[in-house]
Amino acid sequence: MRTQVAIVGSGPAGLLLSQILHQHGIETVILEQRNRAYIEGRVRAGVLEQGTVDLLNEAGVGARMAKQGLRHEGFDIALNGRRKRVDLAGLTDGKTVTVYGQTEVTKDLINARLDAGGMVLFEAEDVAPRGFNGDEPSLSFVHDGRRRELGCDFIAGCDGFHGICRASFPKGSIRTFERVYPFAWLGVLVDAPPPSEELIYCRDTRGFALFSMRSSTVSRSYLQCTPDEDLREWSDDRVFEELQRRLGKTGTVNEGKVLEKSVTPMRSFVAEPLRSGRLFLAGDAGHIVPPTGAKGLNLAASDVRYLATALIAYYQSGNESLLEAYSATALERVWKAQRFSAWMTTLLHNTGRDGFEDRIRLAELEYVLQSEAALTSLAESYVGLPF
Ligand code: FAS
Ligand code: PHB
Repeated sequence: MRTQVAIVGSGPAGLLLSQILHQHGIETVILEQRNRAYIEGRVRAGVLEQGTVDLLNEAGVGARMAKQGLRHEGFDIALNGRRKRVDLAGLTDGKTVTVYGQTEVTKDLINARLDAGGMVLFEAEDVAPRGFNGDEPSLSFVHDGRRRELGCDFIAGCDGFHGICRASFPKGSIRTFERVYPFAWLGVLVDAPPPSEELIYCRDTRGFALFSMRSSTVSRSYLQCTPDEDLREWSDDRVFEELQRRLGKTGTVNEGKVLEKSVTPMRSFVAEPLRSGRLFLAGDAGHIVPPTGAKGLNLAASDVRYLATALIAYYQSGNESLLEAYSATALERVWKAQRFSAWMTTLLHNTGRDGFEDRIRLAELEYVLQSEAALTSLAESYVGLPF
């Protein structure tokens, strides 16, 4: 088998890259270890920056998002029973975010790829990148019980944090930066309306809570918990009770059927460089942010924007300069989102200690909530920094 760009992983990064390259007549094959139902059932991100919305529209997969996505001009931050609205549109000359589940983005992209005759091989096992530091890169893999080889010009490693591509970089050729947080998020997807039309980020003495949604009738909420939290100890009633406690008198949590419940670890991670020869990393394969800043999916789209532009320039004019610059260009935006996500995480989570650092954080949050300048800075990063 042979293609131009072989992609490992059919998450948002891999699928979006494949779709954009297809639009420019560039062939791709995606190898994905899981089956389609699993990929389309995963509940992850939900907030899209305007830049991501624009890229999905440019990729021709924006129709359902335009109908079902919720355009938000702001969100609230609640601190000890008081809510302050962050007027995103007012503070950023009209910029907004769109609430549209990553699950739906993934479904739209898979449909678009398959409708266009794109090749997405699900349940591809034991994928191994080879020869990417030479002139003949390829992916070896097992599919339908047969070992196969996919030759290509370039490999795009869009296989997430636990993928094979970053791990395949030659020893010593990659540097990593990491911070692991002493807390996690217990997330629930509930068949009930959210407490508010816009998101609410809560810092409470009992810990952080986030009230988001997937539609006006399906809510997505999160509770700060310990990294090794045991879900068996969290009955639906206990979850609703704790959500209400942290939201306090500022709103009412609507109970309903719990559709999904999971614990997400919190880490900040960056790998440098995002390239080894003809192997390029994009999305969670190269970097992870804690979800507090709603940047994970948006950074994947940001990398894809840069990598697709570079590959298109190469195939259209043989110009390799953008490929050369890809890692540095993508990482510049990644580090700014890392800064914002780490800042939002430490600002809004409660360590349970009451030391000097904690008091400083609390004072900083109180300052942010009463300073137009600080809120403007927050809003600029939340809606997405320019490309
Ligand atoms: P993905 O992880 O989405 O996709 C990688 C794909 O590669 C997967 O389908 C995987 O099966 C496949 N793969 C891996 N190894 C492979 C191999 N060896 N061979 C073949 N295929 C392989 N962000 C938010 O903003 N808000 C959230 O609430 C939020 N929640 C999250 C919850 C979880 C549990 C996780 C892990 C992430 C969450 N994120 C959230 C971040 C999330 O949105 C990611 O940033 C986004 O999925 C990144 O997309 P990809 O880079 O495409 O990686
Ligand atoms: C979500 O809707 O899943 C979501 C929203 C905002 C975040 C994180 C997650 O910061």
